[in-house]
Amino acid sequence: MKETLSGMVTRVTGASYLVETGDGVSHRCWTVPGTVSENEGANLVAVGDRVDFQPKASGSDMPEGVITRVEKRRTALVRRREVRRNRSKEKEQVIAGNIDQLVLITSFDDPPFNSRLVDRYLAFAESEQLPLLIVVNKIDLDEEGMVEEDLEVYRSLDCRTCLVSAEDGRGIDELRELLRDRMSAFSGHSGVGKSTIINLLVGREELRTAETSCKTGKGVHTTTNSAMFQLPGGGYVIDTPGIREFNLSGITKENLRFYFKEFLRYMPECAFSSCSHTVEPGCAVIKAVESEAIDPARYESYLALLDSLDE
Ligand SMILES: Nc1nc2c(ncn2[C@@H]2O[C@H](COP(=O)(O)OP(=O)(O)O)[C@@H](O)[C@H]2O)c(=O)[nH]1
Ligand SMILES: [Mg+2]
Ligand SMILES: [Zn+2]
Repeated sequence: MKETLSGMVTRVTGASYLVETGDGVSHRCWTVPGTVSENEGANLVAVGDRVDFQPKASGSDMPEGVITRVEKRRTALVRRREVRRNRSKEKEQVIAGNIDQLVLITSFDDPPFNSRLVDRYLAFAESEQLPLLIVVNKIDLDEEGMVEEDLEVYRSLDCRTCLVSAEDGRGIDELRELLRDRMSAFSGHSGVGKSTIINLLVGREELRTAETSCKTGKGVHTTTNSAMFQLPGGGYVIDTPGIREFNLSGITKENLRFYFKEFLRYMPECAFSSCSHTVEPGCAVIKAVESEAIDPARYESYLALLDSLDE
């Protein structure tokens, strides 16, 4: 029996998986159907999974192996069922496993900072019990420091924030520190500078940026599969397709109120215990919004999100 190696899956391609061992070597690995136990009905192997594998003779430059065990993942970002191409497959598709934090890349301008989007991500992060780090890029476009006002409410909610400019390098070292030794899932609206930031962090031209792939200035989705990048200082970044593709089924009309955590202290005072904080008389949340103890824009986001959820 040959020795078994272990490592982490850094890329999922059509038929095989790239597994990186502790020494930084990548191995091209396969699974043999029926030989590896399932990860709770979700797909067998995802980026971020820890696996054991048996090395086998390789015909190419890259060492090869057969996966023999997949460790149970601590956390998983799951792709929304509706957008799966192959509907006959009953298994959910895991975008990434073992995530430590969600990192939302936004920009101060071009495209403008979008609180509504941040609130969506924050509710999602709360529902998944993942910390959210809000990164605001393009602060070189913010000569008057206006971004502070946008971020005030998130800081009051104990959300970590980081201001950067991929253009002039400001804040990038601080961002590196916030990512060090952790597994971070990056997402964000197209055009905010996600690829540019990842390239800076990784220190090489790993991802195509909008500049090289699209000349219309509107930005395009240049990232198709989720890919993982090792950070020179330790830790990993996974580039994800973003919240539109995430499975939000953990959030319902009934439980959304618990994911706006500043509501929680007022909720026990509502006249009705099942209060949705929309139209009910004697609603303590609405009262707190009226006195601005709760940020009215956050409440607007709550209503908009509630409206977008299925019955
Ligand atoms: N002014 C400014 N522009 C930036 C900054 N970072 C990225 N950009 C530009 O924003 C555009 C979109 O960048 P890209 O990395 O492709 O965005 P992505 O769609 O989020 O991956 C490109 O034209 C970049 O040159 C920044 O910090 N400041
Ligand atoms: Mg990009
Ligand atoms: Zn209420």
